[in-house]
Amino acid sequence: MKLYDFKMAPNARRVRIFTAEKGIELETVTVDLAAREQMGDDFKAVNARMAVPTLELDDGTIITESVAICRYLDEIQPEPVLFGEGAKGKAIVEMWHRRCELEGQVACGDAVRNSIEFFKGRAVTGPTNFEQIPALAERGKQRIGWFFEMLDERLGDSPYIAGVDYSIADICALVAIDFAKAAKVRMSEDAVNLQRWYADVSARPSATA
Ligand SMILES: N[C@@H](CCC(=O)N[C@@H](CS)C(=O)NCC(=O)O)C(=O)O
Repeated sequence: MKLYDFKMAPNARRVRIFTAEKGIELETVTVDLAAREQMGDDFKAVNARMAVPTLELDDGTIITESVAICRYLDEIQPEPVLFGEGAKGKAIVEMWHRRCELEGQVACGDAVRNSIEFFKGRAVTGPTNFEQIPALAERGKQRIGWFFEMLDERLGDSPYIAGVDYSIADICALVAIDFAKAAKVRMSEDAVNLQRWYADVSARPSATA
């Protein structure tokens, strides 16, 4: 099994943190996104959608999408539980994870990819070249602010985002918060619950993965 990876890519980081939490060691192959290696024929033959993370199984099966990769790894290494337990627990983790993806990660993608020079003409990952839309960057930044407020409120009631246990929702939110720095959006010092949680999850050894 090998993971096509790039250190600075937020979606790849989600998988690296997940595997670190699980204690899974994966062979990794760096696809240098800074050098646009994902657009070269060699990598396109692996993943025509030109994105990392991409997991290649020993039988040659290719799995793309960070959450699909995490789901696969979770099946082969169920402990520790990161997708919740039981009908209610799994649904609650899924609910918070989806919110962190849609309200956090996607907002960060809009803010970063529609503003910084490097993504000119490449505002969307994938085979189609899209121009930047500055208004989307502005809306993304505003949405990140709302996302941080929502998390701060939630974390006033709960040690972790989905409840008493660390989960994939925490991984997604941590990665989004660090990604938001590229759009110069940072958590407020007044968001004390969010700051407390951020210090906690950032201190886990997996956070450096
Ligand atoms: N929905 C995909 C998104 C993958 C994605 O956007 N990957 C980015 C890195 S974080 C990428 O490979 N970008 C290549 C590009 O910008 O051309 C997932 O969750 O894995």
